[in-house]
Amino acid sequence: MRIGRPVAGTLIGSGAVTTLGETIAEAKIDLVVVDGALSPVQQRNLERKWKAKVIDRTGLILEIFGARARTREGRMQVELAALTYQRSRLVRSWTHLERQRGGFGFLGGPGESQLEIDRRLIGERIARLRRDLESVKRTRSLHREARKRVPYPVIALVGYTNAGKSTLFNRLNNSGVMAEDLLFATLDPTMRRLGLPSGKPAILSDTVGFISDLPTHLVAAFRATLEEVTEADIVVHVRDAHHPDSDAQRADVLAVLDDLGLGAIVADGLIEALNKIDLLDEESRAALVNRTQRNDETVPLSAVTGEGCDGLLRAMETRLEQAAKPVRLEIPLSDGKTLAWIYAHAEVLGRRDDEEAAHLSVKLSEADLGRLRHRQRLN
Ligand SMILES: Nc1nc2c(ncn2[C@@H]2O[C@H](COP(=O)(O)OP(=O)(O)OP(=O)(O)O)[C@@H](O)[C@H]2O)c(=O)[nH]1
Ligand SMILES: [Mg+2]
Repeated sequence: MRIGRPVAGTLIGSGAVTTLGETIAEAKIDLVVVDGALSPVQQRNLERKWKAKVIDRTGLILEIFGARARTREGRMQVELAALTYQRSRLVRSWTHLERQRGGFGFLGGPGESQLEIDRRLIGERIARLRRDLESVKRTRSLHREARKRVPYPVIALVGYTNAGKSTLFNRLNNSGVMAEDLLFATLDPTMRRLGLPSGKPAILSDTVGFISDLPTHLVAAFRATLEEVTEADIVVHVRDAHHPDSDAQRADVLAVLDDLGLGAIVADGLIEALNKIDLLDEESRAALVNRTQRNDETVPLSAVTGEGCDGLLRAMETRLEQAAKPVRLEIPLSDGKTLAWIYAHAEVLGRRDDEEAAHLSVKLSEADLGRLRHRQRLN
């Protein structure tokens, strides 16, 4: 439903409030999302009339970010955005009350002082979060190091909301060669173990989607939820090939990735998954498939029908192999576990054993080399 003229107390006209109220009661709806900005008063009035929880656009976005922020920094950024949002609304409703009173020098009514207290508490919490965020940022590199403990290469799916990331995530997990599930329990639901065509394991990570007209005060929080992408070995940009704004969305995504410090990955070329080709007409689909036939960068596919998904898995594998560089390693023969890890993750080009150690010449990606060093430090 679109709103014609906004109404002060409820945003929506009283007729619509009643009609919607009936639907809400009939369908036993618990949560209503208004795609716009509600003042606290409007929100409260609607909640009272509808007997359901009501949130607006920013509120919903903050809920999603809050659920998805994985790192401590991410959670703090989201909380900061939520508090800043709350405070701005308190200020607004407070000045609103002032105006209502018509400037009668009315000192400290009960409602007013409560608002003052809320504002002060929120202000203090914001100040503390800002300070903590600074220190978290300073130690960020340490966190990175710790998170490298994920023993497999990480592949992140990024892209606009509704591009089909989660659908593709599920599809790839079903069609990939499933290796044993050891890590399932410890990974969160947006990360899953993926079997590449060669049988080598990788971790697939689903991310929060990009949104057009993201309120500016939410930008930092959004970026924080994407932090994990900076740890990825490969970034797959999932695009809706059927969307009329597909090109503008692409530019948007690339710009944000660049800002996140992923310029190198962007410049090297992301893998683009051109999704939803099942929705294209025969002609544009054939043209697309033709145009992308001989490159590993662009893979047309449909996450719904599964068409083209094998091609994406192959492109991921190729990309991981390309990232591998030849290195020489010396591993004590007593360390059978590390040797096994190397055989599972690297291409072993040669090996010579002496009494104590195996001298290996292998091809490993930078990221895998980091993981190996980490393992060795733990030993
Ligand atoms: N026809 C068609 N629909 C698809 C395809 N992939 C995804 N969809 C649909 O597109 C919609 C969005 O898919 P999601 O997987 O939730 O998109 P997302 O990128 O995860 O969205 P966010 O999580 O909001 O960022 C759903 O209705 C899917 O069924 C596809 O290949 N073909
Ligand atoms: Mg999704």
